[in-house]
Amino acid sequence: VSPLLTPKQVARAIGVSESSLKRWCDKGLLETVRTAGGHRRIAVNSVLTFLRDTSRQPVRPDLLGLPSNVGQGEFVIDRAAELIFSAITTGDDERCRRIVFDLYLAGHKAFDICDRVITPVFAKIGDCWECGKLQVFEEHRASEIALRLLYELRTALPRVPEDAPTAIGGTVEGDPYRAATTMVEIALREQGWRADSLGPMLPTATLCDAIEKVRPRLFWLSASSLQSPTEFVDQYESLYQTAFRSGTAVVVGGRALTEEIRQQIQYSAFCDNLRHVVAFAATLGNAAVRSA
Ligand code: B12
Repeated sequence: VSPLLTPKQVARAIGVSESSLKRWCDKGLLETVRTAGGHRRIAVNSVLTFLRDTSRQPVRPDLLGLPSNVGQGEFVIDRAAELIFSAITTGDDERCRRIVFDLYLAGHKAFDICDRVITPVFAKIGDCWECGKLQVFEEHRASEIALRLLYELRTALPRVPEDAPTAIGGTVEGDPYRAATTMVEIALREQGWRADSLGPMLPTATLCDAIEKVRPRLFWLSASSLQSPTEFVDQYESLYQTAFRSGTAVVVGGRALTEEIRQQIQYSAFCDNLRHVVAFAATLGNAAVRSA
């Protein structure tokens, strides 16, 4: 849940007078909620959306819970992975947050930041761990920082409408990888879906229960590591059949889904990255909204 601020706090954060800010609230430029006593309150994610939409930079980003030097850098998305890599491998949490939020405030899509910046950083961390350039603790510390960043990015996204199409997903038993499923959640929420990652390591039976109970429009599965591909193919079939019966599209992705495995399973879409799921969801999402 995004924290709520008073108009005075938001005015200070973005460097305008309180009266201008209240005027913008009344014009609907900034999404406002009212307290029981009738006072205006503004959620931090609405302020971030406003800043992105109007190409403004905060003058006191710390009041919005962001690193105090956000908005002073000129980060280019193509260089950001390199910069984050050196910050994340030395445990510099704040610098990583600054780079990611600078990109976000500059109007880059969260899913693009994930695909083009955070995923390549993870890949390089894996390569450096494999060839002994990074110790296990450095790899784990970097993963923790990246996961915290992803959760923060999720909180920064605009609120999802009540009647949005729903999506759920996760990883199967034996697959501990959290980042990809969290990123799919972010990508879909950013497109206005009510998306919830159920997290990693879920037995197939409970995933089937979730599909039957939630009846989502879309179910995603991220597979980065499969203990037994044969067992996976068997269990996946029941998952797919459950989804099919509830009219749920199944989107799969992840490095463990080799071509050999893909040949043996059914799905609505296989995605190499978040850009692909965003494109696929756009067709379904529109259909869901139209038929509502
Ligand atoms: C972090 C990490 C871990 C962490 C995970 C922590 C956590 N809580 O998530 C931990 C410590 C658990 C771990 C363990 C291991 N790891 Co590891 N790990 C990594 C690392 C560095 C990053 C993984 C990651 O999250 N990447 C970020 C995600 C977002 O990237 P992605 O998976 O590519 O996902 C993108 C796309 O594929 C796609 N996508 C993926 N899924 C889906 C799903 C859908 C629906 C959609 C639309 C898209 C999509 O979109 C994403 C965004 O672009 C990778 C290196 C790498 N190349 O990624 C190694 C890596 C995967 N690990 C590796 C290894 C060897 C291991 C261990 C065996 C090490 C050990 N000896 O214990 C264990 C095995 C654990 C297990 N049970 O499987 C190897 C695997 C090699 C191989 N041949 O498979 C890698 C490649 C490192 C390397 N270069 O050697 N690991």
